[in-house]
Amino acid sequence: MGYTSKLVAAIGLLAQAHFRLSRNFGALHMYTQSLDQSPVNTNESVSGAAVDIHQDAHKQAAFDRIIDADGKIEAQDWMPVAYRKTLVRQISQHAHSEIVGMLPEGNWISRAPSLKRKSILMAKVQDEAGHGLYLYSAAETLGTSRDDMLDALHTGRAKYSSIFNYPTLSWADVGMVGWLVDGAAIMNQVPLCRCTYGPYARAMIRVCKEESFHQRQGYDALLAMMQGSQAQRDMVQESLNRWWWPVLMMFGPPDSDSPNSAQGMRWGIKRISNDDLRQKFIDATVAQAETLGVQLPDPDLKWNETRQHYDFGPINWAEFHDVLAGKGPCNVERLATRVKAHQDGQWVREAATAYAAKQASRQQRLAA
Ligand code: FAQ
Repeated sequence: MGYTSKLVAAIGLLAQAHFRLSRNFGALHMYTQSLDQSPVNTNESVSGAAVDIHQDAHKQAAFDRIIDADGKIEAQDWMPVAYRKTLVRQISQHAHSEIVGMLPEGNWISRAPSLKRKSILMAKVQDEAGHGLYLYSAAETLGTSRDDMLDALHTGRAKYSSIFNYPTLSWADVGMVGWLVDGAAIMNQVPLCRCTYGPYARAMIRVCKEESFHQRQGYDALLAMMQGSQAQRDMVQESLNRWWWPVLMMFGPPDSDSPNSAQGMRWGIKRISNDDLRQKFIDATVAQAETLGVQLPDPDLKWNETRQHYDFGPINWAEFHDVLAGKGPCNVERLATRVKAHQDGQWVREAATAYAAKQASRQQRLAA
């Protein structure tokens, strides 16, 4: 195992140990919100005969009032089954994206061109593990277990962002991921800080602050290359040519083809539509590309005075659906690496569990 894979594996192991420890201080003790839950109210447990329709209607009305007033739903509050399910789907997919997203850049830690770039990259990759932690914890507050979420990822039942199924072939790709992938992530995640589900919204605030650093370090690395040799400038342009279109796909399918959008927006989970976010991202990126001195690889990219936005060329949605179906350039490799890291961490989880049990029995003895 090379240094990088060892490092990525070690980060994974630490994250897993952290997961496990936080889980073991009480069977239902939740980490992020310090939320000690009695069995979670999934509002599915009401048995047939005893269904109190009036009570449910009353709870639904209270929930609707909070949503209409743009308030926050907290973990202990009643919520419709579908709202809970949508949040678990989105937050767990988001968490998986952060963890799988460590892999393309982690691959370059051992090959960073200087000590400074290496330190920055290590800090960034560790931040992504932290984002995974906040997000898994936020999803846990909805009553889903981390084991179940990870199992869904490892067995291919859960999605993670399409973008992490593309390879990082050159050092410029590391800068490109920071500039464009983190840039797109920020564009999508800033509105999520106002999401109606409190634990998710609060997790997003910190994540967005860290993503800003990630975006800036990527842009800075590319600026340095653009001020270097012609070969370095060519490397940046070649990288941009490969990443541009997959980054635009990160925002999800067009609004007209997005089954979850309408309800997500009604619930205030999604604040800005896929297409509007994509447009905002393009509008913001054109000037950054000009400053950098690179050419965005779209002959149709043109300022539209009437719309006050940039027009852009057609996105290859067939490629997006192929990646989602597991047929992207790196789907198989990413999943295999993730599963191996999880298996390699089994002994850490067992050790952490044994240690937590020992500590708990010591506490009990002292208290007796
Ligand atoms: N990749 O109806 P919609 C990052 C799926 S974090 C894969 O529009 P929705 C940080 C979607 O899940 C990047 N699948 O769905 C970082 C749904 O499938 P389902 C991740 C995608 O939920 C940087 C189906 O298509 N960010 O990069 C994608 O309303 C650098 C229909 O779509 C988040 O997860 C995609 N790109 O909107 C880390 C943000 N797009 O579940 C390391 C939170 C769509 O019905 C290094 N998530 N799908 O089977 C969201 O904002 C939303 O979930 C969207 C999708 C906007 C991603």
